[in-house]
Amino acid sequence: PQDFKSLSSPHLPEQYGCGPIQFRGSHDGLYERHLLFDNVIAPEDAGNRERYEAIARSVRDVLSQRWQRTEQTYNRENPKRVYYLSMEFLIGRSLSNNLLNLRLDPLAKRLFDHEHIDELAVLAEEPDAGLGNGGLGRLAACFLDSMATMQLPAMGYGLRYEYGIFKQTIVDGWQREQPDNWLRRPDPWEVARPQEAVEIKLGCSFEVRGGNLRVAVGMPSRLIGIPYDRPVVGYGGMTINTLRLWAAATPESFDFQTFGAGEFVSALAQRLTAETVTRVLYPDDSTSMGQGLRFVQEYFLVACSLADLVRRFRSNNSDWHSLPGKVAIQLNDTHPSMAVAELMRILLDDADLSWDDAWDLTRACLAYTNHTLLPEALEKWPLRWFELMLPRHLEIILEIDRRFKEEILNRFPHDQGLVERASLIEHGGEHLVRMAHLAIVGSHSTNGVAEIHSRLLRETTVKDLAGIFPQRFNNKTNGVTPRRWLLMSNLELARCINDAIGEGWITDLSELERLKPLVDDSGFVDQVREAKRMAKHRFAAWLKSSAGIVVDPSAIFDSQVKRIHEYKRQLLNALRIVALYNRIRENPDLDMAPRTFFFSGKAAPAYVVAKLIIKFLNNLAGTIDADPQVRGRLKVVFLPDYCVSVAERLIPASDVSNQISTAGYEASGTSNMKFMMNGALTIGTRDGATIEMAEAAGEDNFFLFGLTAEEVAGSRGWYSPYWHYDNEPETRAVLDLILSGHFCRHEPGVVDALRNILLTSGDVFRHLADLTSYLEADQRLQSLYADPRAWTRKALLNIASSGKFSSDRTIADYAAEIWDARPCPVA
Ligand code: NBG
Repeated sequence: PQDFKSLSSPHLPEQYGCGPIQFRGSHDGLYERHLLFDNVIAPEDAGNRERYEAIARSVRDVLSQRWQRTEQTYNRENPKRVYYLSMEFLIGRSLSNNLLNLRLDPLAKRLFDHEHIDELAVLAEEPDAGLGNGGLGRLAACFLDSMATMQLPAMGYGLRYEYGIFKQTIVDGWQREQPDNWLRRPDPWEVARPQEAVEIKLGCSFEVRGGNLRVAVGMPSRLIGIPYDRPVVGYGGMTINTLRLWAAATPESFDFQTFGAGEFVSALAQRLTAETVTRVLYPDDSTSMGQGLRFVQEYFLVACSLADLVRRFRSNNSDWHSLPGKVAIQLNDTHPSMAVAELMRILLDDADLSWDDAWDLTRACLAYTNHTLLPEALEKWPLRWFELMLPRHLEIILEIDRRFKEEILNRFPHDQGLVERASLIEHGGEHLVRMAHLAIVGSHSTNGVAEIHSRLLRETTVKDLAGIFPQRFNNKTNGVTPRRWLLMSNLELARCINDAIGEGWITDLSELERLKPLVDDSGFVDQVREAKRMAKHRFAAWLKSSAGIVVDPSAIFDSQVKRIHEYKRQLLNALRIVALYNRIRENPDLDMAPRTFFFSGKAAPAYVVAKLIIKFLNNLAGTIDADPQVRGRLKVVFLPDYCVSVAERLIPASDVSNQISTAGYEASGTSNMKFMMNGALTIGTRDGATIEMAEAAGEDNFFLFGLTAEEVAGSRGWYSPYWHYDNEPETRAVLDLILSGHFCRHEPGVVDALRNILLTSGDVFRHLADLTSYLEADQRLQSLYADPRAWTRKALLNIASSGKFSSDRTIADYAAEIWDARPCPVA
């Protein structure tokens, strides 16, 4: 945490004018100049899109010298650098965030007022950069923010997908997918650097037909990786790091000579299939689809990034043995785990090192983060694909495997079973390379993302490897950046906090502890309640104007927003809502506070059950709206197209956060933390980081319910949905109503499918086992809500206890315990 007190507005022009070009603030007329020189338009004639571009370009002008100086400083100081390799960066919009982190927001405010600019409309012109599926990609984006704020010499490496996560629309209750052509218009943040392009060699050429990868044996192929850089602004604008995204091109379409001169148009005509490598993000967060194109994408990311970082290392260092002193590479899940083989290849073939030296250096540089226990998400690639496309890498992988198995037999003589289970290669059927094993064996650290997840990882998912390398395994509980998720999204609450304890929390979230003595200060509690009220009104107004949906801000806002997945149990939430619906219908005089339930999230396009869940939620919403007895007391809203900016609006406005995954399935969760920071109370299971959140705030301040992970694991012998149906009248009434077709009048197929999910003992997600305790927790929650001050007191205790869940804390732990990296401040 740094001291930003000295950084008041008068110093900003100096700070950002730290290069040859001086700024004196808004008098420079950057905005007008961009409108005129980029678009040849007068300010009064500009549309919102032009305004957005001109403002964004002005902000980029202001940060450019600082950005360039950051890289200069790293070159001069030659510190150990951190490289974060990830197939996903769920960035969201950048303008507000950059303004805020540069502390230029007062200046921007003046511009908006002076030019009569509709701030919200202009900000909405920026596409929501959706280069990720969910938690894993958003975590990567939060980490970049924290690393820049903490002045760590770090860089993110990813792919510049032309199409991000699909746009979701809802038609007759069903999800439809539309392509997300987010780069249709020029992106003002990115800087193409064709002069730093790298060349990647593959064992054979390939083409993509109908989604399938077809390889042409015996025809070597080359790809070009062109870097596009985006600024990552640390809070206070001292450090501006880089997110480098790679775009693929073919050598035929990429002429190194002419690109710089801007004469590449003629070459464009013959663009070949290589562009498809980075054309689109795979929209699946929990199953490895086994797609050849994905395999090539992963290798492309690894090969471009390692070539780039090795080149940078070589320009400052002559001795290969100093590599681990200068480079830490974090693999975000197994997606980039080919880095093990690629780095070995570079050290053996390019650097001419011995196997033992290359192996020591590789492991010392690499570290791996696991993000899921779901077996279907663990990547295994056909050995055959390596053989065709990456024959040298296959050779290296097999040699790693041979030596590894030898080592196992030395340490655990005669344990042939262990050798087979731990091996990098899976036999039986088609031979597969186990990418998680490759990552664990070829790195010095494997971490999970919450205590329970790291423990289950060791005890179940990769038990054998944890037995062989116990000292490699560790935990790094996730966090989220409080800049975007509190300061930027929730001005009302942020202002309250600032007034009470100053601004230190923005870069040291543990400062929020200082709010604890204020929980008994009724004046302050009232202010916090008022902040929530304002956030709800702001959200309701936005929802009405953008989607025409009317919600009553005096109702309890009860939210569940995340990918749609059986293990996350949106269906369990629906069962709860049906139970409440039944209660009102049975007893119209029932005293129950009005409630609005918000759902939002995307289903993988091939995940049939998840799409069915969306359909049911929409039908539930429609049926309740049409029921005069219940309308006005309960309401269900399914917000289409969940994305970062929808989260930024909904989370501050929520009173209740649902974190109800089947215990043992959610690795960590990160929306849980965002809700907590924003003063929502959590109703949830003992899963992922929710366990640690409840520990921090005290279980009294949480509504925990349901089976524990141990109970779920042991429930195979006894779980019977019919037991719950027969013995729990409310459960039975809920199921009877759903299965009667009440919510799906003309859609019997939906009802049948729900029956098959909920009423089979094979329901591994144990929906019915947790319904009764969910409803009990809900009852406690409703009682508390009847006492507004007591409610807000608990919300405040949650806010005050959320310090641990800042990604600054997470990054400090990675830096100290995995990377051995230190800040490198920019003068
Ligand atoms: C997700 C987990 C979440 C976790 C995020 C970030 C994948 C593969 N995993 O629980 O499901 O919070 O990763 O670590 O997307």
